[in-house]
Amino acid sequence: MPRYFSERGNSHIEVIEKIHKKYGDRAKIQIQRTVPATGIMGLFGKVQYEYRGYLRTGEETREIQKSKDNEARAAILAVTGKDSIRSDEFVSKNKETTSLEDEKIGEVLQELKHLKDCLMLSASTPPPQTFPILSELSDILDKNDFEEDYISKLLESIKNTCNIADLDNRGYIHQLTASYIAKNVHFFRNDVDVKPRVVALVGPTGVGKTTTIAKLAAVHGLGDGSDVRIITVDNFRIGARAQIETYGKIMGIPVQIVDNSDELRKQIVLASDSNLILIDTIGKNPRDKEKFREMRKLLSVCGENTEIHLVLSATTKASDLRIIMEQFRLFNYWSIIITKLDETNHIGNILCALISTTVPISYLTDGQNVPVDIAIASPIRLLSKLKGLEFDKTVFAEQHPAPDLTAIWR
Ligand SMILES: Nc1nc2c(ncn2[C@@H]2O[C@H](COP(=O)(O)OP(=O)(O)OP(=O)(O)O)[C@@H](O)[C@H]2O)c(=O)[nH]1
Ligand SMILES: [Mg+2]
Repeated sequence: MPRYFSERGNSHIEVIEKIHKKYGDRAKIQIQRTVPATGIMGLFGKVQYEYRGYLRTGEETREIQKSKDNEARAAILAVTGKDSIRSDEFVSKNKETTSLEDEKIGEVLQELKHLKDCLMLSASTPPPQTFPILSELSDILDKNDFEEDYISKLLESIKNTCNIADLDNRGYIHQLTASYIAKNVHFFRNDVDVKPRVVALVGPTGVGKTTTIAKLAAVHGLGDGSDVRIITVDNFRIGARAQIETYGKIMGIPVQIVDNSDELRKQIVLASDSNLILIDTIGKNPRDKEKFREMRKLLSVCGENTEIHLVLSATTKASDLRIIMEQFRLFNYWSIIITKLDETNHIGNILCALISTTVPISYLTDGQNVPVDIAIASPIRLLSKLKGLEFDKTVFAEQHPAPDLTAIWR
């Protein structure tokens, strides 16, 4: 005498799951019907789904399992094209095959089907046309130390925007690549016209802040009679004080040393009739949060129009540059100065870091000589440092002009 069952639920899935959970493979569904909504006169009630059936005997269930196994075997043979799998190897020795094994077979089948699809796809799709220029570009960018992610993004974009004729035109692709990189970097323009212009440099230790201050002082203060002052908050290291005072003496530019907010405020007031006040700060280890905040507080007395430039060395890895840029965000820096470009042949790292920010670059330095080794950052100056990229510099400079020089170099 078979055992019968009847289950209800709010959806077909719900009832079927219920049945499967309770009776497993033994359940044989015979009738399915919709039960009208209950509630007040059939309103506000939910329709229910009812399934009825009986439970198979053990023998019946085993038969079904066996035929499922045979189906699975046939499917595997069809996918692999082999007929060497013997049915007795494949069919579980354990006659009481559980639904867990059933699931596993299902998973294996899925994987095999996927594999088959992939094989068929690769057999039917002709190999993508390979353009020598793309591997050449990838190589050039890699040698310049661009990050892998950026290289693939750039190549993808070139593939998507260029037709076959373009991809056969080496000069065009080199030019396009230079433009693509330049477009992603921002260049500083200072539209704030204040007197005195107050410029403060912050950054990690030893990146060249003091040397850059001396270069900026010389460029602005020598020759045209512009009135420049240097204030340094680096009063703690004997060598540092001597370094900036020596520069000041050679250039005839007054240097003031301060170590607290009051003194800094006083010196700024005293220099208020000058054109440019350059503030040199101590190199900071960003992990020293306390000192970091102190320096921020100190600089806040210079006023909100103070241009804060973060100084970064071109010899630093892209990942480290990003960390430093993030750590110094506290200073709300307006721009980035890249130093020591002469010490590296690979600027992909610095470009990748600059591409990931909207903060513009203002100056580039490429040597220890004061004042000659400094220039306003411009697309052509930066991109010219890339090795192996052959683009027409005149065309490029026209397409990517330097920022208005008078704004920051006056
Ligand atoms: N090659 C090269 N060396 C540079 C450049 N700029 C600065 N330097 C050198 O880097 C070293 C450190 O320069 P500083 O100007 O003292 O660096 P700083 O950031 O003021 O250092 P701290 O005050 O200690 O944080 C010096 O030997 C500089 O001559 C550059 O553009 N190229
Ligand atoms: Mg210094």
